[in-house]
Amino acid sequence: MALAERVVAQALLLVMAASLQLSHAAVYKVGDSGGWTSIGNIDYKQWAATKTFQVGDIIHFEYNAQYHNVMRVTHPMYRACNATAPLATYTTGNDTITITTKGHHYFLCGVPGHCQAGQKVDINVLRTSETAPTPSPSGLSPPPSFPSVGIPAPSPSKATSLKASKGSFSKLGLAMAAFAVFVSGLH
Ligand SMILES: *[C@@H]1O[C@H](CO)[C@@H](O)[C@H](O)[C@H]1NC(C)=O
Ligand SMILES: *[C@@H]1O[C@H](CO)[C@@H](O)[C@H](O)[C@H]1NC(C)=O
Ligand SMILES: [Cu+2]
Repeated sequence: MALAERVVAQALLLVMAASLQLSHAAVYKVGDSGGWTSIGNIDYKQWAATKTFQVGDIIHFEYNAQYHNVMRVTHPMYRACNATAPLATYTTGNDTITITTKGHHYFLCGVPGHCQAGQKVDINVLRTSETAPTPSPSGLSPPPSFPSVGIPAPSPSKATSLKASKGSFSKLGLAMAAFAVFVSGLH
């Protein structure tokens, strides 16, 4: 019995570690299947509006590096499509950028004309709670909050991280916990 309990405890620790790691690694591909481009009139504002970005998330820009690039710029530069003094430049065509701070992160394509054609995106990590309501012209209610996770957390900081984890990852964690209990029953 003592062995089984130890197995369960260790399995739960593994599950929590996995959940914490996964909750900070949501990957968002800019433009989804369309990728990062100036053709096809992809609405990157609309694309970003459907996401709830969090610190630790990864923004993935995929594009043909012969024709495009990615530049992180300030808000005025973003508004004016001014690419003369970017804060950072990415040119591989397969760039992953980890968001490490809250607030706005402005990106545009520095190839002349592309930003003006709409190849710009504002990744905004909300400073308030992850479900802060945004005013909606269509009068839709804000998205429901994530379901709470049924795993006990040993410290407030970890509790916060678990609360912020994505619903699908929470389900993965619960499935792993169930599997751990099942495995421990075999002993
Ligand atoms: C572009 O931004 C740079 C750096 O902030 C600034 O010096 C320059 O005047 C801007 N150019 C235009 C056309 O706004
Ligand atoms: C982008 O990079 C990731 C990891 O480095 C790799 O798995 C993926 O296949 C790459 N995608 C393209 C289109 O090169
Ligand atoms: Cu471009």
